[in-house]
Amino acid sequence: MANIPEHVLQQYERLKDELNYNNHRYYVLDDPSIPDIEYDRQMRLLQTLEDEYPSLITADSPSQRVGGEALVAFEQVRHDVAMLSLENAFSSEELESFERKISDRLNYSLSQDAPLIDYVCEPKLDGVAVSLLYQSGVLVRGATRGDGTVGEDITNNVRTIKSIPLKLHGDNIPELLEVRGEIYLPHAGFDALNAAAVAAGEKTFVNPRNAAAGSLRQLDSKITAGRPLEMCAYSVGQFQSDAAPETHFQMLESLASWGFKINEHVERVSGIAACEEYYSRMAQRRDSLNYDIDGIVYKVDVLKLQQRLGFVAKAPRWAIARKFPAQEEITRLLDVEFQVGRTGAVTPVARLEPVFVGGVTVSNATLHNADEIERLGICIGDSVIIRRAGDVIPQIAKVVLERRPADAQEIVFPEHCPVCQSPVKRTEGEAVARCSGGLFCGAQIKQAIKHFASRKAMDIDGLGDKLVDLLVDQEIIFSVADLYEIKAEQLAGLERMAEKSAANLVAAIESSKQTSLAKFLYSLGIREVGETTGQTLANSFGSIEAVILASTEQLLEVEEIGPVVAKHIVNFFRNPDNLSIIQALRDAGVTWPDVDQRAQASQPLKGQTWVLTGSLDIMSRAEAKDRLQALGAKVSGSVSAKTSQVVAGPGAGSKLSKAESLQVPVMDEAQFVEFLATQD
Ligand code: 9MJ
Repeated sequence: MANIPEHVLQQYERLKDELNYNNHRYYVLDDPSIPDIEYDRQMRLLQTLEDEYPSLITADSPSQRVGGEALVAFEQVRHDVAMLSLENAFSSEELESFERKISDRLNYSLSQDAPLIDYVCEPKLDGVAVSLLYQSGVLVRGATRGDGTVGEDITNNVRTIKSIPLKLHGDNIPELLEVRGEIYLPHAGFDALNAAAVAAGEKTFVNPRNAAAGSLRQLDSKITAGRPLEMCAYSVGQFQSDAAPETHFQMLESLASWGFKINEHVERVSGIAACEEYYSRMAQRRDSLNYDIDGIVYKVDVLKLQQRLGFVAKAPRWAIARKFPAQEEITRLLDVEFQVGRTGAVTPVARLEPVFVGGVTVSNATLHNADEIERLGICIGDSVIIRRAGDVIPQIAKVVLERRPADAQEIVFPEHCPVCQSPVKRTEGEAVARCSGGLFCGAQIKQAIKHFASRKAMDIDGLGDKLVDLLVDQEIIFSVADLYEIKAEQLAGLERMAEKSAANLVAAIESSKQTSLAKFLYSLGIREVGETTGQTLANSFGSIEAVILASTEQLLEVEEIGPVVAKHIVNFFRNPDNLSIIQALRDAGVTWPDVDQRAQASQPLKGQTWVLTGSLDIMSRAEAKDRLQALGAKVSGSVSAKTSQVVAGPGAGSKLSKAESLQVPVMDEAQFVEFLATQD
């Protein structure tokens, strides 16, 4: 470094520290300190210095996170302190037996007035275990667990993971520190990775754990760098320091103070009953977490007690994993049915041998479209892996080809609509195949009527799905307009329809005639026109006549409307059948006040995006949404940096945490009601 000017050295060190600090704020604390653009600027400056003075580059430089030269093979690494696995408990009884064994060994009494054993409860992350070695606070080696004694050197790959500190900060940094933890892929990253694989016609990953393992197994660390992996620390292997903590919990606190991410739900509790209580709480939250956990790990907190308890074979006696119900199961594909939706989309639905997975019994799963069937290479009779994680619908993740029976049958996509026999057509470049029958197709008529009557559309109370099916099958109605011609006598003859409910339904149909332009537009079922677009169209054009006459260019002038939606809108209103249905509805008395566009001009929340989360007590969610939309706000289901305001009721979960980390303003329901009152 002799020929590097002193001021450059100083600037370089300062930049590295700043980038490492900002990286920690962003990736570990979820609390960004500077805008991304400023971070990028600092990074470019660092790279400029390194290009000019390559000898500056050190292992802890943030520039090293992008990955480097590909390896030919991974070197082997011997773990000086063995990386242990955990014993499993599958029931409360097994957990109680764990505590009994511990207290026997420690000669503790479990009688009522005896002091309780303290445990640390940690969500069991479902990823890949790693060991990270720090010498004098600098990351020098990352390794997989392997067989617990010998693993593989994946240093280049772990350096690319942003929540892993390249250099530790804070006080009492140990001379030597080996941190153990889990590298995992959050759901959003997993979904994005698989969506990209589908788009490229490549194989998808079965679950986030396989995706994380696959990402770490890359010899080319540039590939790993492109995968949004995260790491949480949960224990320590080698440790040389003057200041040793006394408990596991203190050790986790020290790890956090040195820059590691510790799972946000870690808690210290006293006694096994409190462990059980923690388990029930986390089991309920499991679906709302944005990463997979497959159980809870309990660890005796006091490190001296851990030492006294020691190990059996490959697992410590002081820890146990209490497992959750599996999120993946194997079952059989019995049949595939083809359902026809409102827009004619023909969707293959898998009928499965019922299987208990992720806490519910699953007997159906969508197969999405013909491409998905081809990609999975699935046949009727196949054994399949079902995955249900988070609150998402169950998916067929994989076919177990080894178990394919001799009589497995190919799935044939129908050429004709299973409901009306019209040809099924697939537009070039579109994944979806559609029945070409339009409103001639019974399935499409039924779906169109169900949508029309639904709560957020015309809100016809008492007109449920089964009744719509019956009304269409019995040829009492053929379109949404026919609803307004129904007489109570026609209904009274139907199965399970009492006189009183017939009269109620006719009254509900009658009262649905008073609506708003936004709801009317939404209820027409125009492709891609949801509630929000319905509201946007109403606000922008003011009357149905203006929407009908709007040209593609005029529609595109509206900020939220893109070319695809504009095309669907224009096509819908060019179809004379649709125009005559609109006319018939108006003739039947369906009406709404035209939207006063001058009043619209003063919409106070125009341009803002609001998010409602948690439960609301004072008003319904639908009402809250209506009020916000009337004030010009867009109401979205997810929080991003662009969100203007979040209204959080009790039970708000990940959306609230995200809002807080992005520093989006949050108000509770009482504040929201107060705010609305000021807008009246
Ligand atoms: C996971 N997978 O989250 C341990 N783990 O501790 C946690 N795994 C573990 N702890 C000792 N939170 C061995 C494994």
